[in-house]
Amino acid sequence: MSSQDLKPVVKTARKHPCLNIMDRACISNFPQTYAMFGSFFQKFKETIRKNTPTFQKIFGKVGGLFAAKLDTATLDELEEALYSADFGVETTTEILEEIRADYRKDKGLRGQDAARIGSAVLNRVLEGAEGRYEPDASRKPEVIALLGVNGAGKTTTAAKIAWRLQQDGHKAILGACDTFRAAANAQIHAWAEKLKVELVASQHGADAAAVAYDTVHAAQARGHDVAVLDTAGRLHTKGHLMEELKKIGRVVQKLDSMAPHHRWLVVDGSLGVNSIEQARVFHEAVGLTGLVITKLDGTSRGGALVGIYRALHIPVYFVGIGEQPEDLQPFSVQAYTEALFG
Ligand SMILES: Nc1nc2c(ncn2[C@@H]2O[C@H](COP(=O)(O)OP(=O)(O)OP(=O)(O)O)[C@@H](O)[C@H]2O)c(=O)[nH]1
Ligand SMILES: [Mg+2]
Repeated sequence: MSSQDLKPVVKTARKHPCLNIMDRACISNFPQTYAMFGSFFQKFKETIRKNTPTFQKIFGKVGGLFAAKLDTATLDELEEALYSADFGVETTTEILEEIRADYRKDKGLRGQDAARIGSAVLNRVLEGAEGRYEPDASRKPEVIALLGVNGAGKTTTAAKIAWRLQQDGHKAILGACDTFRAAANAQIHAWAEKLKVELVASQHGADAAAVAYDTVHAAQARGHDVAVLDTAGRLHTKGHLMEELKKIGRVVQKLDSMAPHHRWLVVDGSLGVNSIEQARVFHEAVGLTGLVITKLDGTSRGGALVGIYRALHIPVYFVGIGEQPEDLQPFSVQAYTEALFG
């Protein structure tokens, strides 16, 4: 595809409301690469919502570039794109080394060959990363605590999980354990009402662990299958806030010694490799059992999950691809790598 042909694509893409500054910069500076890789999370969304043939049709739009022979300039652009996707240095280096090694052997290597190599590396790195969630019927309730830094998407994810469980015929209850942020109660109340999910909440400023206790207690009394605890956003560097999380754990263990059975870190997928350190500190504090990566829609970054998985080997249960209840999907390595590399 010539740069003339790319102009309308780039013009439309730059106006997309979901794009952040990084995305816009990437589109302006590397239009060819954007066409090949930049919109991959949009494709990811389409791919997992629809099916593979639809996805291939989307990729078909940039098929010219996909089929083009690589040269030094395209390799450099590719390197830039991989770094800005935030896979982390190790994975990016591995992908580039494998592509360059093949290119040294065969100068006729095409974009599609590079994509195949990138895809193979990611599949290898993400082996075992797919968490599959099915409530354990022997636990009444099974307790899922959602943790993470401010604004990661915990409350939205709690609502989406409860909705999903109810769609699958399970009885879910939400616990409003964010008693710290003034508007938190109103937000989760609105979700509970909209989705018709039971909610246990208290006043702003109440003890979060007491709300967690009340939620699990109510769930036991009313026969709920799953209790989803939404917690306040906290910076992993604030020791006393991390202590509060441990307290939530200790208090619900008075009702069930194994609870919370799942301690999932909710990570804003567009925030990049900084989230690896966040994840490490949360993991040390509470022993994470899973990850949920949000906001994979509307970003051309989103590779952070690769770095976190590589560092901690904690499975990714769900990915968030929008703000609606149905915009939470089980994580699929295949859909992820296909969205990235075709
Ligand atoms: N586009 C998009 N937006 C999301 C997604 N998940 C959450 N959001 C939005 O991100 C913003 C923050 O989400 P919340 O669920 O309030 O995040 P939180 O972690 O509970 O925030 P605090 O309680 O303040 O720490 C909201 O505007 C959500 O609608 C997602 O997967 N995609
Ligand atoms: Mg919240």
